[in-house]
Amino acid sequence: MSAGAVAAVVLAAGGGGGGGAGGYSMRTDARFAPVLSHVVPAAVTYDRSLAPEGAWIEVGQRTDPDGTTTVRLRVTGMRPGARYGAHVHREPCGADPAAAGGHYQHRPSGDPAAANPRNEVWLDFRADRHGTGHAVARHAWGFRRAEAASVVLHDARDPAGRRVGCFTVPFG
Ligand SMILES: [Cu+2]
Repeated sequence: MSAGAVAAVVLAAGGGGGGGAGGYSMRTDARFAPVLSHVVPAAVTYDRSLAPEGAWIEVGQRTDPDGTTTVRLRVTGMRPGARYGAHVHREPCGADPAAAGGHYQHRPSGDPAAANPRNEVWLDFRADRHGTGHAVARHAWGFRRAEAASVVLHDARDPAGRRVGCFTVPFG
């Protein structure tokens, strides 16, 4: 068991300036836990019904030297049959569900039309009857440094997108 472990490697060194980008690969996993005594776990639950304590989440990223980026999410132990919205957010998780901030956007915009799965990283999923779920998002672009820091799970039934869990992730 390697819950909480982070493995990140730079696949190829940068090209020495001028936009020569290297690749990046990372995966990290944790089990959901509540905030206790102001300590925020890597994977924090805000709703133990939809993000049960002990449920497992893994997120991986691979960015190829050409910028093509794949983000994968896997979960187990979630509520069977439940639907979740899931996105890459800009800030790390906190005790307050709002701490993770807004969605990471490739082209930042205040226009609601820019909140779409081509300009953002959406990892929506439905837990199967065993509580297992997965999602993959692929884009032709990578993340700007230090501007993508978490994956937030939302209750997909809630029009307001209530946040039920958050996982702090070292996107690169
Ligand atoms: Cu979100």
